Amino acid sequence: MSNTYFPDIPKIQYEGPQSKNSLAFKHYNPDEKVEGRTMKEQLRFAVSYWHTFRGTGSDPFGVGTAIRPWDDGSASLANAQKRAHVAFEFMEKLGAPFYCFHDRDVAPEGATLAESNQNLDAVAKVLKEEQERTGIRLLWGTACLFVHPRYCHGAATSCNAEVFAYAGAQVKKALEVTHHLGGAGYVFWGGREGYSTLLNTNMKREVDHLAKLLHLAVEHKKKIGFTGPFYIEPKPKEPTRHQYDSDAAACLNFLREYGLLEHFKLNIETNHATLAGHTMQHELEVAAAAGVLGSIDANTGDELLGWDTDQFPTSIYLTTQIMLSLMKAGGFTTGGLNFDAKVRRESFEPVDLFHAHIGGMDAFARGLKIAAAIRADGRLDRFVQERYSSWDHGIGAQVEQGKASLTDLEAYILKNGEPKTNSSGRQEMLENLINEFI
Ligand code: XLS
Ligand code: NI
Ligand code: NI
Repeated sequence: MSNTYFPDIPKIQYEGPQSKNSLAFKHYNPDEKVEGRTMKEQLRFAVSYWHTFRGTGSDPFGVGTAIRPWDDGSASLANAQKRAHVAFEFMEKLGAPFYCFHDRDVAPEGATLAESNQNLDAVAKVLKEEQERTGIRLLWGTACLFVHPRYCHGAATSCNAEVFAYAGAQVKKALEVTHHLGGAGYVFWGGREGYSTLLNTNMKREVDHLAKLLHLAVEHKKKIGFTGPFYIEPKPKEPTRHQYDSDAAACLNFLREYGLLEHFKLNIETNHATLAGHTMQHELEVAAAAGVLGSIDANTGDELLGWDTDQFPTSIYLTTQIMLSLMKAGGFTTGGLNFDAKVRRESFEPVDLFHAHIGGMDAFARGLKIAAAIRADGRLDRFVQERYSSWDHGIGAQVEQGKASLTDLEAYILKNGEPKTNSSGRQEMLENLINEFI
């Protein structure tokens, strides 16, 4: 194990709930089995390169605060390659099996596309070596189509066709590098694909172009033999006033409308769900119902702030809800729990990065164990099943099977009269039941 950049930090071990060691897991025990699979396999944790290794702690009111002794602050290739070693030492010590990146997180943008591509290849070489050394894998890659000023009007949805062309070129390369690194998937988050005002916007044309770029990406994926799924990551606003991929339902409609559904799953992010006015569990259920629950960006927002604060998840209630929905949907296949989360500006030391991830991993380990206990107990499932039992036979079954017309329904009610008495929804009882396990 490499021990150059975090010399004071040992490999993080599972010490159990009684431990008082802030650099140990209290609940995440990678090899412990839950419902027949290890926690490592169930949770598939990933570290996000952009926050953890590129985050500076800057905000609109102040410059970065983060102390990162290994980073010379330059945009040089050497600095980027060194950072890749830092990242892998961090992930190795943490015991995270996966990571995720944008092309421009890992390698600096050059003066031309050709130079940027060369930089990316040079860093990808180090990433590949480090993957082989540690066994850590790429959960997904993506292209950063929102930082550079050329993307001020969006990328695929830009009014400027030249910018669309640039975005396409960038996606091509990011896809190829993801494929080269054995990435399990590839993400499209909307970046600046949206609008600030409709006064200057041809919405129909922009959304058509977004679909066009995704179709081109599907075509290229086939060409290079990349078999991992594509994910769309819904978000309703920020940076634009209205993002086209606003929530899971909007994404599903878009994918269906443009014939893309078979090629895509969704990457659901907690804080994006809340910005959309939904709960995370709602978004997961919408995705799961359509069979496209692919991956999760695990973070959380702040109850009092209306933007994407990208905080590390610590609420056991939240992680329990997420795990209940995820396990009901059969768990992850290619996806995982990516901590799209950053330490607070006031938490500027390297060790804070460890505390943040350890806390998030422990919170999800508890959520997993609690959800498994609720499932084993069976009362919650049985209640829901019972609640819909009128659909299992008689008129309910006839409707579900498409065997009843409105005339049949009329005849049924004329014969049988008022529906049988409704039974209570028992919300409070069920809330108490969940708390029994937390
Ligand atoms: C921004 C998004 C972004 C994606 C990757 O809000 O969460 O970080 O996950 O492009
Ligand atoms: Ni995200
Ligand atoms: Ni986000």
